[in-house]
Amino acid sequence: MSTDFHNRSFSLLSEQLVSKGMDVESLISKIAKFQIAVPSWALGAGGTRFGRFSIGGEPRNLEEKLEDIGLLAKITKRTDAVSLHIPWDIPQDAEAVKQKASSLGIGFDAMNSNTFQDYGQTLSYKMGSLSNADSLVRAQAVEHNLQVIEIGKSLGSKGLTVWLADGSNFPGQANFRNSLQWTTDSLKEIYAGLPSDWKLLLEYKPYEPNFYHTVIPDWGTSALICHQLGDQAKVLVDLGHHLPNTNIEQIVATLMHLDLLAGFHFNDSKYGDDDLSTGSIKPYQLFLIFCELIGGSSDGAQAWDSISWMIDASHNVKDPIEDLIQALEAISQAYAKALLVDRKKLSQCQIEGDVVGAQEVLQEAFLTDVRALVREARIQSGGEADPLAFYRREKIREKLIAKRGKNAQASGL
Ligand code: RM4
Ligand code: MN
Ligand code: MN
Repeated sequence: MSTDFHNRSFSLLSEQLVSKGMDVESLISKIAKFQIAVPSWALGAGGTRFGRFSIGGEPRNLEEKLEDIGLLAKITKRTDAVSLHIPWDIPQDAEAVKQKASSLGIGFDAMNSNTFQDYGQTLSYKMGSLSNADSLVRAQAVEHNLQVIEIGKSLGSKGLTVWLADGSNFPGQANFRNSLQWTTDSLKEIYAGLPSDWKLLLEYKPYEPNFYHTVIPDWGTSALICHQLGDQAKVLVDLGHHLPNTNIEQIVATLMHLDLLAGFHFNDSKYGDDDLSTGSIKPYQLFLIFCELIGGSSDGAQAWDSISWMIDASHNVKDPIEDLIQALEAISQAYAKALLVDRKKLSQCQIEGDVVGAQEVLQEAFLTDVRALVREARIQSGGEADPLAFYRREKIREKLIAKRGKNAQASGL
């Protein structure tokens, strides 16, 4: 895409937006400010439980993962932080890792603990971790989370994300009430070790890897537990962790209403926790979610800056860097479109019972092609006009393969 093409499309769009009474400068600065963290496990060859297919040049260690995220940060200007999974990415020398990250312009988002795998620890998590009937396993899982906090402190992170695979596969296998109580008690011990300027992000998931019951299946259960922990604990919404057709935008609104939204794991899904690229399946849903986010923050329900944003996806058919470029772009577009919603008019339609009018307001914003606006925000921030084209033109994957090898495998998923 030529500079001339961009300039013409941006000035046409600006003209349209100004004629609708919008402040283009303020839109651009909001879009430019919005940053989404990338998890360290998104850069390797993704896969399913059936297989992994290397595309070559994957990062072989944490430093190389940081380099990939640094590149993304530089060309997209949409990410400025990495989210680490422990023990997949234990920094050997925290100070050196911190310095390397900061030289690449990236900081450390929430830390992710991992008690869903056996990874060399003494006792097995086969029958659960924080909810395990054996108190020694629970203690081990609590201790792991406390260690993750310590590692996070050394890197400058301010959050701990807890996602549990705990649950059961068959009726009778687990006692629902006991497993909920043990989980809550274990989380209380973890919460007690949380620094006062940290938050605990508690994720939920209705099924997988357990298929009969999960201890924290939904936002309500997560919220109930957070309520018992304290103000620093909030609910984390992963877009793929819902049963089909769940109204996620309503969940977002409810959580914000209660100042209980910790943050997001962005991805997209057709059926379940598919971890497909954000915006590739249901862009309208993503837009509606952003409408609630903007509404909740502008109405004063919950502060925008109190919410954490992260991509949580893993692929086996795409170049992960290209996929992340697409995801960051899709998220920015949904956000930009939601910023265009005439909120005054929308609330007037709601009060007057003008159902058709309300739908028109939303469609007007959603159907606006905001790509030039998002591009302009990126250019003004010093990023590439078209990051994907840049990545391909510069043959970055080929260079990574030459440097790191054809069959590099990162740890993790
Ligand atoms: C889970 C959940 C967690 C992520 C793991 C790898 O389904 O989404 O956030 O850390 O996968
Ligand atoms: Mn997640
Ligand atoms: Mn997931």
